Amino acid sequence: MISEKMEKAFNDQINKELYSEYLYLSMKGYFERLNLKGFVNWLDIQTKEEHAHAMGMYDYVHTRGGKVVLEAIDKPETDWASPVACFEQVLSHEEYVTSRINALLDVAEETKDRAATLFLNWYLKEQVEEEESAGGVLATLKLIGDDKKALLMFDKELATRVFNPPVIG
Ligand code: OFO
Repeated sequence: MISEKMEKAFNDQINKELYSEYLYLSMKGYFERLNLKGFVNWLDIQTKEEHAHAMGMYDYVHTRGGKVVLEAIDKPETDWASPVACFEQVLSHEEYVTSRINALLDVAEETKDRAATLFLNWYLKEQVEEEESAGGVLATLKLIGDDKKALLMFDKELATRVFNPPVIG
């Protein structure tokens, strides 16, 4: 059985993961408008991952006999000043999500919910990868600067990213 406090923390995080999906979907639209299809692919995979993250928690709450309460999802931005500005937001958003997963782990510890701790450890590891991956794209974009040729080459590289459905838990 899941405690009320833990259940609420999971419900909050489900909303945040769905917001992440929404935010990356909006960013995907930004890159569609720039006709940078590799970035579109990267963000498309990101939206799918975020959906999987939300559903992993959705299923977990039910497995533990809890109730999922879906709240409204905030409206994401639709425009960014540049690809660098966009990926600065991806990275800072992922850092924020990491801080939220840490907060969930705090609740698990506080309520002595070892099963939740075990489950959330997967998310913590995933966040290390998420930050590394977003930070990597941002670093390359900064290196590229105003070089359009290099940007198009990088776009081709991002087009090769493949979606591997996350195996959560
Ligand atoms: Fe769900 O990891 Fe990104 O936000």
